[in-house]
Amino acid sequence: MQTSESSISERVIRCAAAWLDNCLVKSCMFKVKIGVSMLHTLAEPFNDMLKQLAMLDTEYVEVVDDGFHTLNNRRLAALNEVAKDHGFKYSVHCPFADINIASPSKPMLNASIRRLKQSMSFANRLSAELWVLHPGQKTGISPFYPDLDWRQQNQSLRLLHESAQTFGLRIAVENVPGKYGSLMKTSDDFERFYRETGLTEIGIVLDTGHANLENQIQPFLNQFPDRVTHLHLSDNMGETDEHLGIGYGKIDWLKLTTQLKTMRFSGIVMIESVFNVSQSLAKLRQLFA
Ligand SMILES: [Mn+2]
Repeated sequence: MQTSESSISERVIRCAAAWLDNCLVKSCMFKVKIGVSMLHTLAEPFNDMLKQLAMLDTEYVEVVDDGFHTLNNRRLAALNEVAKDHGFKYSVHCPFADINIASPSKPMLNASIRRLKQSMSFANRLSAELWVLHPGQKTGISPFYPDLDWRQQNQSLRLLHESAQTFGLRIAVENVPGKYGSLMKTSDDFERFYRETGLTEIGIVLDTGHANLENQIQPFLNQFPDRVTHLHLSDNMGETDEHLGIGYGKIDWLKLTTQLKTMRFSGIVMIESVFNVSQSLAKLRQLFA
């Protein structure tokens, strides 16, 4: 009797120990993927960006296909060369100057779609892990045609999703605040988008700076813990999209990083500040340690 009791308790202890071991191994194995967006160098010529990129102490890099860094064949070759030498993995941020996937003007819409498809093919040639897309925007004539821009946006996203599939490219839409005319600013907007289109393969890029302007960091993480596939991290004071470094604004970074650790967030945490990039990287590594 005594033997069997002690063997039961021994078994319980052994099970508990194994479970604890497993937890420890898992938590040790969890390592968040921190990357850096080259947005902070967008004012500089492409070749200067390339030099700074080569010096980055990270594996994940987001390139912005716009402005001085607009991609072309020669630049793709240069980026692939740097990636080979340094082991970088790219994501590509779509062009966003004058691009509107919700435009009610057919010639303008077609130009946007053409440019975005070109950007996707560039992303594909960089073997990009992800192509980041901005939502549609309201225009000066939006008030006359309620919901037309929303419907056009969804139609464009369906089209872009089809193109992405032919490339085998993953795409995700970023939350952009309403004050910049965006149609997808809150988690409820994304909920509506998924409900109406069923396009659940399109992920969410949670931009913390943008979300902070709408008090939306928590709603996105609570509502879409599995669909947020990528993060853009920058800070602000809650009024404008300042792209401050991590810890230089009002976002509660301890809370956010703790939450991401608990969630075992497997996407890329991309620093998208324009200021204090190296400090932001150090700060994040400390918070995720
Ligand atoms: Mn962003």
